[in-house]
Amino acid sequence: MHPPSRQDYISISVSGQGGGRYNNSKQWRRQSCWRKWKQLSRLQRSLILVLLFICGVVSYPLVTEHLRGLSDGVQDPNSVLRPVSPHVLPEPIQPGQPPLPEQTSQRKLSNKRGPPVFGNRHQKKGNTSDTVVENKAVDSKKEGEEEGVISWRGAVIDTGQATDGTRDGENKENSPATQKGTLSSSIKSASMLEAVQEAFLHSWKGYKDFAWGHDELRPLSKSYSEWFGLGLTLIDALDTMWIMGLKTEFEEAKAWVATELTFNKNVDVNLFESTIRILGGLLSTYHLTGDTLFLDKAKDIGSRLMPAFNTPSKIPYSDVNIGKGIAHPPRWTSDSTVAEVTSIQLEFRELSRLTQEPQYQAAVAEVMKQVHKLDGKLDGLVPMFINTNSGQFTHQGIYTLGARADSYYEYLLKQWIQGGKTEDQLLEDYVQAIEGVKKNLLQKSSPNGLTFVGEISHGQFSPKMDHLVCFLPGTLALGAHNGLPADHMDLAKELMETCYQMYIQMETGLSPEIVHFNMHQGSIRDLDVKLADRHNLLRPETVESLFYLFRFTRDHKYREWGWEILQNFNKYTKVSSGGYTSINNVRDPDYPSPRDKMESFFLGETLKYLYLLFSDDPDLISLDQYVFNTEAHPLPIWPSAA
Ligand code: DMJ
Repeated sequence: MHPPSRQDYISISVSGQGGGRYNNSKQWRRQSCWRKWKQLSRLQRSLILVLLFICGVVSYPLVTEHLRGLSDGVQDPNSVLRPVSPHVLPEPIQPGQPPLPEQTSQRKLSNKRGPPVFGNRHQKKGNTSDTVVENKAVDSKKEGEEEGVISWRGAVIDTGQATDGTRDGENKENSPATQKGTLSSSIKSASMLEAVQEAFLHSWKGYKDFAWGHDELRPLSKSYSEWFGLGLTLIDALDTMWIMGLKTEFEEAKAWVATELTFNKNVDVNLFESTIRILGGLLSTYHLTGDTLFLDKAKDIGSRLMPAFNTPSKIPYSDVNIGKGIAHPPRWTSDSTVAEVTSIQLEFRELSRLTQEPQYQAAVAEVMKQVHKLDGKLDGLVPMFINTNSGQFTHQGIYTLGARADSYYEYLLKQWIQGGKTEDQLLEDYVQAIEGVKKNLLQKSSPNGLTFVGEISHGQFSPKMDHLVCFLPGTLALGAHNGLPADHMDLAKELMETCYQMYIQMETGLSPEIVHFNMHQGSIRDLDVKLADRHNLLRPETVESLFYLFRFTRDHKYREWGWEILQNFNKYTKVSSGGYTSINNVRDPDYPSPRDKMESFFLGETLKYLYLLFSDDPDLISLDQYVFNTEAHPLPIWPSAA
């Protein structure tokens, strides 16, 4: 015998006479009110209606505020495993200023609801959620405020004001238009944040169970792989955990950093990869937490990487043995990759600022100075290789925004922003490069006219676009937000659409590594994927750009796109025992062919950008206070020299 359930008791019927009486008396009251209303004069009725209307208008904000408060406070004891509550971030710490104590205050967002239902992946543009009203209102804002405008080579650049006339998330958040639907969109936001947290915790479980302290999880074989042997995933994920408010996990990882992480190891590391992931990750975690453990570790790895700059040209070698203090190029060449030597600047500049030791900044500034002066560019576009002996570009003739050149462009803009928009040369090189992209690399596909960024190979245009290029919409939008021409934002939006199409046109809804666009009239589809390019490594670039586009436009379609992508990662790359895996074939939903590797940037970047995309809080890593390095580690924008 099972004990009586709740259902057994509730099945007793209470309807009948009583219920009928209640209904009758309600009906009677309604009729009597109506009679009285009809007896009033027309003037009396109009006055009452006007009074009711005024009461309604006055009480609306109070009621919605009350409802929002209720929603924030309610907790479903069965559903909330972890607080979905990002920490309140301290202000960036200035040199000489003592670190702030660890922030513990948390904001409750909401109780758990079912995941929001967005359109399926074949849903067409324009079919958006109930937040459409606020999107239109934001889009209609006028661009190009006049204050503080400077002119550079014909471009109108406003160094103090966003192209859209606002600071990051400011005004728009509080405008009457965006207040509409705030309640429902914040509920969606809470559910989406929780879904990203779950993805993170699932990844973390795999890493903890099978790869703790190692570089990367191999989720299928329940093992790990080493690249540098420095706990890469753990370090890359530190600030993500902090941002997501995962305190327990963060503390475990911090304990490992304190007791296990040592750089005194006879190991070769790649200068670029260890700078963006390890140095960048430690510096940002120091800024977010104020804990000097991370600054000390950052100084240690930063100083151990410095031998890389001891080359005849001062263009750094690609590899350093951090235990022996000896740097060298790869075995087969004395070349370095252009993107690698020009995408370590944010981190070393910040290290100099924090330590007040100028050698780090001097070394990376010298690289920028030389690259700025070099011949061999095509309208500001750089080749892919540079020689560490001669300091000249080599293997010239290929110009791409993809692999080996991508973050050169990103770091031109971001260094300018980091330094308080004072270093004109960086800005000039960036704006010129974007003009070079427009002139040489931009084309439209057929039949649907998607704007894409191709490549130039020895004078020939190639309609090939790496997924890596999808960082560009976000970078263009960041530039526009910082006063660069409004057409940068237009281009950002067009390219964002293209990057989204690279996902939804695949059978798994996940982008391949590389696509080729069709340009000839009569094409049946816009893009093709070669057999060798069908893999997906859980890369972040598209969701990174979605984050920027959403922050600056508040257009909820970007969130919906990010949500679809997260669903597809869950569907095709999630491994049940823990972790997510790269896959070989985004075109086969029945067998995407898992690769058995979870890259550290999945936790460092992809999930972090998704979390920030879904957060309603524009101050959660404000883009007016922080600049993200190319591994998604936020570093403070320096206070401008007054
Ligand atoms: C990351 O290490 C960085 O984003 C880098 O700039 C490019 N490659 C990966 C992610 O795709």
